[in-house]
Amino acid sequence: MNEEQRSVLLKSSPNFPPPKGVRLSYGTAGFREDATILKSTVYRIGILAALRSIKTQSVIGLMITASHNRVSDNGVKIADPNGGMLSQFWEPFADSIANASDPHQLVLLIDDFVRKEEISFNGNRAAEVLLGRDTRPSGESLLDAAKEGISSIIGAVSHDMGIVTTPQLHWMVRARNMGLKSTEHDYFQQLLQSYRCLLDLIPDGNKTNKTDRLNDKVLVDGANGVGGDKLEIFSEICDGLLVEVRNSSKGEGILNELVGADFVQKEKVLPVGFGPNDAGKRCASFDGDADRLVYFLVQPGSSRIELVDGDKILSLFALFIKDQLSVIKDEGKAHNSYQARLGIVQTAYANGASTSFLKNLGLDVALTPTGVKFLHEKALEYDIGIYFEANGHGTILFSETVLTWLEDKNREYSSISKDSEEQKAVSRLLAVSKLINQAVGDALSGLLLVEAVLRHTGWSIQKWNELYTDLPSRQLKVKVVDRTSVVTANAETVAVQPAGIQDAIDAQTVKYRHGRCFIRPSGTEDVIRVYAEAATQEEADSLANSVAKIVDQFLGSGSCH
Ligand code: G16
Repeated sequence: MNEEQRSVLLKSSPNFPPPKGVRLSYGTAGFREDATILKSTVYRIGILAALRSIKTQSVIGLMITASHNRVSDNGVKIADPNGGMLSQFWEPFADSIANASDPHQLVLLIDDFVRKEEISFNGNRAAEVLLGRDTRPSGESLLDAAKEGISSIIGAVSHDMGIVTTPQLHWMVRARNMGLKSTEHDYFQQLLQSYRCLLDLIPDGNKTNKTDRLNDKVLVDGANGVGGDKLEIFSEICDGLLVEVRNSSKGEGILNELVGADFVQKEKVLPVGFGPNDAGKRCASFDGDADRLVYFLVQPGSSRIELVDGDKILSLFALFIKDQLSVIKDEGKAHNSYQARLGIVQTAYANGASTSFLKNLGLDVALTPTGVKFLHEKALEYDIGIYFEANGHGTILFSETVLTWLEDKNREYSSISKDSEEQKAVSRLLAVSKLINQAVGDALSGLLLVEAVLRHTGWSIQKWNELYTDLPSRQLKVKVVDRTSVVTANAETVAVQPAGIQDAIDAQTVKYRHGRCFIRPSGTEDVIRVYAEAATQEEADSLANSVAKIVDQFLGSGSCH
């Protein structure tokens, strides 16, 4: 780093002093804290984004969001050149600069990193960062801090994409780096065309008439955030989609408060804006930045819901993809021995019944720790990798190899068996690869794929929900003095620290029929999470409560909820 660069950094960084007495950490998906203490972090991550852009010679994304957290929190996530999460190799650098105590230490850390990573400032290519934010009121001033950070790297430029969903920003970064059209309009057009293609390919017997479709509206809880707004815009250009958005950001409601995918999935109760009149209807919920999607059914006469979570979405997609592949595979055997490897990735939160269901379909199911960065990486190992967390984060990744194979098959069928079932299956898979966000889990595109698959199969949400019966489960969070004292292994299924805690958990778990339980430190909130599963809801509740007490005993006084 030359003197000029050093002095620019030394001049701008004193305007963003770090908060005193707080240790910031790059968690499950970036930094997340109370918005009032985040300016210095966002400024510094702006610097990191510019450096990452120089290093990769690509466009990088910086998203200001705290996703499912309460409205007073905010956060920052980085999108790497392929649209995925920031490379894990850069996370320690993010941690270190976020916690640098003064401008000189900050510049020293940057200098050191730049040297180690061999980041060259000599080339003419400027760094380029796309900026996005969700609807949080703190977003605008944090965006300014990000811009300051980016512009304190000489030659770096930022482009403000405005209020967007997190997956939209990731999609834009990926598209830009692939030399494709990358505006919001282009995003909507891609979804529109691929969604229509899937609808056009619905088997004749399942094509409904217009009257049926009118009764078949999906009701969507937008978490009082950006996702509902974007879905409303999309539904105006998509006449094949019947949707009613509730809890958009234009209403009175507060972001993620008693609404949204996280609330619905964890509490299993109705979000605000839904009531008894919705009993039996197909309902869905996004989270605050629209990277999570869950469906649910309103129970008649109750505030409880029947949750159709990320595991069920995954199962629906897996069945659909597997069916399409089996059609192509049969035809192709004589000419081509290639068989696309379909793989499933889940976390320990996946309901045990879903994992058994998927394994019984003969599918390869892998487990990773929580965090889309881990699931995404694993899913890339397959030709078609479907990953979902139970909380509704997920997508389907298509490898270059499988896409080339599908394109070849499409050409082959066009000449020998146009409009055959085989060609339709190929076209459906190609449409899925364009509809479903290849960069990151996306509630909007996920919803469109669910809607298309349900129409394809002719299934109601009830029928979909009956694929398997979830084992009763309970999630709790326990506030502790220091959540980092819990260290886990084996995809978070075992707590290796503090010593003895896993034995205590196991001693409780064996008392319950179909008992399964694990604990892990959250990467987005200051809590330890407890997950328990058992044969009945009472047993799952009791197991979760007894393990929460164990956490409390081992880790000091806190509160469970
Ligand atoms: C983020 C991650 C998810 C993860 C979630 C919960 O989601 O992107 O992969 O499942 O945090 O993390 P934790 O249990 O560590 O708090 P989001 O939607 O909040 O960005």
